[in-house]
Formats: sequence, structure tokens, C-alpha cells
Amino acid sequence: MQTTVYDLAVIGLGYIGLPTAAIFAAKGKLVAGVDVKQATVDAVNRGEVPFVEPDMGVVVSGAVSLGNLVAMTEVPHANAYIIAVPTPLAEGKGADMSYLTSAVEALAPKLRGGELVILESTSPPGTTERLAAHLARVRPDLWSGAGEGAAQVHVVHSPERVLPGRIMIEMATNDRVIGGLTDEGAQLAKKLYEVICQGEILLTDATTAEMTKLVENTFRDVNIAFANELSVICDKLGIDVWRLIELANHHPRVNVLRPGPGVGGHCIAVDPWFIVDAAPQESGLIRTAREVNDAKPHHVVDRVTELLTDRESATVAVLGLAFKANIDDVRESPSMTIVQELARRLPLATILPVDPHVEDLPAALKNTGITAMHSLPEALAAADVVLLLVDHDQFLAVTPQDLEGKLVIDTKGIWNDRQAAVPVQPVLAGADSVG
Ligand code: SAJ
Repeated sequence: MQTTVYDLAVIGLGYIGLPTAAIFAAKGKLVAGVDVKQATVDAVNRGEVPFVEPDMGVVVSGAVSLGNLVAMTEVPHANAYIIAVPTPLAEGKGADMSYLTSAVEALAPKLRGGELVILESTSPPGTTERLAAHLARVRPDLWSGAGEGAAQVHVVHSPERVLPGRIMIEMATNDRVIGGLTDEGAQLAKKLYEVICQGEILLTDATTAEMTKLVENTFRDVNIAFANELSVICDKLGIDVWRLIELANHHPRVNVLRPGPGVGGHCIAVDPWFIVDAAPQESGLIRTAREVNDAKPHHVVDRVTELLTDRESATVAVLGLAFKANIDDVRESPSMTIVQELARRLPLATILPVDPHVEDLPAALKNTGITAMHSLPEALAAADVVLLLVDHDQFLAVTPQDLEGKLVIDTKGIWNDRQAAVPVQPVLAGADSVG
């Protein structure tokens, strides 16, 4: 029996793999989406997206109903493969490559020669070369000079760079970097991505492509660390950090980013460690920036506890659990650390978490003594302290009257205009300017 050979198989149907598969399918390619989770495969085959991302639902359901996108748990035969599995942080701050290793092991037996294998997962320098070496080891029949007449498999790296919340737009319009182990491989990948990418396609070697992705997120991390450190300095010196940054940014060559409660998400808080791991002696600044950003949630907790030295049984409304505005993703969110530590350091306080995008209390908060999420009006009415951690649109609508008589810590600087209305007990600096 003739088995289907797909134009493309995308391995890993998460935040990157699923939209990639769906967009190629919508452009007319016959695409297999592969995931180890049966529930994900079933959801995609029903035309559903198993997570929240604007505009993705219609593309996925369209591609599935056209018959161009089929999800499965087994890797099929395909002319091209895109690997988009997680490469999270391992103990000791290196990368956990176990998902990638499993994907390569599942893929290797399916190769027939001449295929394109693209690694999209964010990866430490040298990963693409190691991936090719792994395939060559397990399939020597398909490698250069080995099998008589067998075409070589082309391995390339093309890092994803889309922003959660804007994935569908950025996947089509962002420039794309492609790093090949051979020029031929890079050219083949370019031809494939031209189907979905309207941005510029830039070719380089695989290790430079790997570093490009890490450097983009590290650039952001280092710059956010500068803003976060400024906010801590300003708390000590009694300066409004938001006004300070606004003034400094009037200079034509200065653009300080925004401080916050810390850096969350699975990218910016993770990727710099891959550089530190690859060159520990040479990455002092990058390591320090990570440490500054990781320390920021603890600084926020210090400020709350300083405010409450005489009122340990106060009620604290915590506004925002997601790792950034207007999304529902709480993984690696600084809010998790802050709420856990508040519960530990203020055992007599009542903590009321609020997040319009998070319905159930996240698992990470289950052992804190907190039992439920709360609505914004309910938490504001009960609170002695209002701690703002995320700039969700809903929180912009909080009025000076809502905050009257309360101690306010606004880590995102969205309520600057209402400082005069808020009776804050300053500890060194004005507590309402804590960034
Ligand atoms: N943050 C600040 N201050 C700022 C900007 C951000 O504290 O001025 C915080 C956010 O609140 C959040 C964290 O940083 O906790 C990260 O948010 P983000 O929106 O900057 O980035 P991510 O993690 O959602 O997505 C990043 C993007 N990378 C860059 O902008 C260089 C995206 O393009 C990447 O594709 C993504 O990482 C990824 O997958 O690597």
C-alpha cells in the first residue's frame, strides 16, 4: 500500500509548531502536525487550538477542513521536517535537550534521503551540528559519501522569533534567519520559508543563527535588567523611576525599557543562560543581568513587607498573575514567586489574587494557603494594600476612587496619574513608585 508522503511534517504542536503547520497548510502544502500528546492531536484534528492566541483558530480550523493539515502522534514520511519542540532550562542552567533528542530519534527511521530537516527550537550554539551528527550516526546510509546513490539529508536551523499575542502577524512579516550546515541546505530552507514569509530571509551558518536568536532575547533581558536596577536605585533615593525614564528617553539616543516585577516567560528569562552556559568566563554582564531580573520579585516582596511592618494581618490584593499583559500564561511568571513569597513571609495576611485571564488558582499557588481567585471589585473593596503586577487592560480602568485609602504598589507604572490621590506610607522612597 502506498503511504502518504507529506510536503512538510511539523514535530511539536505548541505555540510555534501549530501556527507554523497551519500557515503552511493554508498556503496549500500538505502538512502533518506531530505531537506526543493525544489530546493535542485530537483537538487539532477537530480544528481547535488548545491554547489562547489571537487569530489562530480560524487558520487552524480552515487548514483542517481543507484537508491540508492532519495531526498525528507518529512521525510520517515527509519531504521536509520542522522541529519545534521545547528546549527548557535544565538544572544547572544549561538546556534540557531531551525533547529534541526524542524528536530526532522518532524522525531518523523515516528518512529516505534528500529531506530537509529544520530545527526551529531555540538552541544552544552547536546544537544543529550535533543534531546532524546524531542523524549521521543512526542513519549512516543517508550521509554524504556513505550510501551508494543516497541523497544527503540537509539539516538547518531557523529560529522562531514571534511574539506571543502577535504570532499570526509576526510569523508572516518578521524577517527570518536561516543557518545551514551547507549552502544547499540553506537555499532549500529559504525556498520553503518563502511560501509563508513576507519578510527578508537572511542566510548564515547554523551556529551564527543559533546565537542570533539567543542574542535577541539576551539584548532584551540586559536592557530590562538596567531598567529594573534603576527602579531599585530610585526606591532607595526617593525618585520616581517612571518620570526619570520618561525624561531620559527624550534624549535622541536613549531608550530605557520599562521596569516591572521581574522578567517572565519561557524565552527571555531562559535564553541568556544558554550563552552563559556556552561561555561562562566571558558572559559576566549577561549573567549579572539575569540575576538582577531574577532578584526583582524579591525586591517587590520586601517593599510590601516593609509597608506592613505594623499590620501583619492586612489584606493584599495582587493584581495580575500572567507573565505579561493581556495573556493567560502564568508559567515562569514573576507573580508566582511574589505570591508564594508573600504567603510565606506574611502568614497572617489575606492575599487575594486577581487576574481576568486566569480563572482557576494556578497549581503553583495551591500550597500557599490561598484557596481561590477573586474578582477585581471584590479584591479592591477588601484590600488594605493593592499590589499591581501586570498591566492588563482591565487594570488600566481602576480609578483613583477605587484606590482611595489604600496602600498602593504599582510595579508597572500604569497608575502614575493617581499618585496624588493615594495616601501612601513612603519607606525611603514613595511606595507608589516602586517599579
Ligand atoms: N518586560 C519588562 N519590561 C519591558 C519589556 C518586557 O519587564 O520593557 C517583561 C515582560 O513583562 C515579560 C518579559 O519581560 O515578563 C518578556 O516579555 P516580552 O513581551 O518582552 O517577550 P516574550 O518573552 O513574550 O517574547 C520574546 C520576544 N523576543 C524579543 O522581543 C527579542 C519574541 O520575539 C521571541 O520570539 C520570544 O521571546 C521567544 O519565543 O523567544
